[in-house]
Amino acid sequence: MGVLNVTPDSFSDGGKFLNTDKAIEGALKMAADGAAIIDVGPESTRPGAEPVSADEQIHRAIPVIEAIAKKTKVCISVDTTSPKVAKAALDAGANIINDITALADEQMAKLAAERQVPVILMHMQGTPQTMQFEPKYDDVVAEVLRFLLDRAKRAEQSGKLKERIFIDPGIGFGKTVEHNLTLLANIDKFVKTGYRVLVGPSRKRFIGQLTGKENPADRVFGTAAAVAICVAAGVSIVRVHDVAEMMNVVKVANALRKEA
Ligand code: HH2
Repeated sequence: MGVLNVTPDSFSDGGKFLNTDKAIEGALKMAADGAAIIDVGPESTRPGAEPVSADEQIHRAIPVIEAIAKKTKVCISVDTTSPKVAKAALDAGANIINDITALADEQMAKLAAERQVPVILMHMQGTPQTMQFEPKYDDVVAEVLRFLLDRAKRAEQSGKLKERIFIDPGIGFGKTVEHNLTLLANIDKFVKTGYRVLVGPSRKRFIGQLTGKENPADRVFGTAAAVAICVAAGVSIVRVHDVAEMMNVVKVANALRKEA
């Protein structure tokens, strides 16, 4: 999954794809580089980011989604917590809902059930405004798993097929470096649930803290290590900014997984 943030303020690619033509060009390049899904995000969720109105998200995302859908066959996910934005995105050609609040909004749960599209359910402690103040868990793996299984069961009860549900531990969302590392080191436990797993470690702050790389663009090799571990453990989707580079990592890690 290639990340396409149509925002002015995302932590890594903020401003890069705000212009519609640039965004379409970026999406086409990621598809040509091998991405199976383009994740269009009209609202930054970096720590401290301010919420963006549904109308502004629609204004940013819809022309881009329409153009990608017209020009390629790549799957499109919309990274939003707003049911209004998700509905507009599905009508414009998106086919996956990526909800970092795991269908917290009843209307979003209803929309996902009605449209029967795949949904990504992500774990977050707190909100983007508060999540990095003092994240605390007694047992981070057990607590994140319990939350995701609860949300996944609820989605199934509202009529969603298990194969259309993806669970995501939410790397960097209300987690310290140690929490992120513990989750990544135990990612096989998420795979063993039988739900398909998505992980988004790309260029995130924990990689900067481990490597000393301040600039997110310099965190590509660090990202590669996390991606390799995830693929080797059976993760279905890795959400990344550097599609061409990570395709190589995925191919080799996948080949090794098959031999193991
Ligand atoms: N991470 C980000 C945004 N959306 N969605 C899922 N399912 N999983 C993630 O790990 C995830 C996500 C944050 O990264 P990015 O989109 O690059 O930055 P920003 O939130 O600043 O736009």
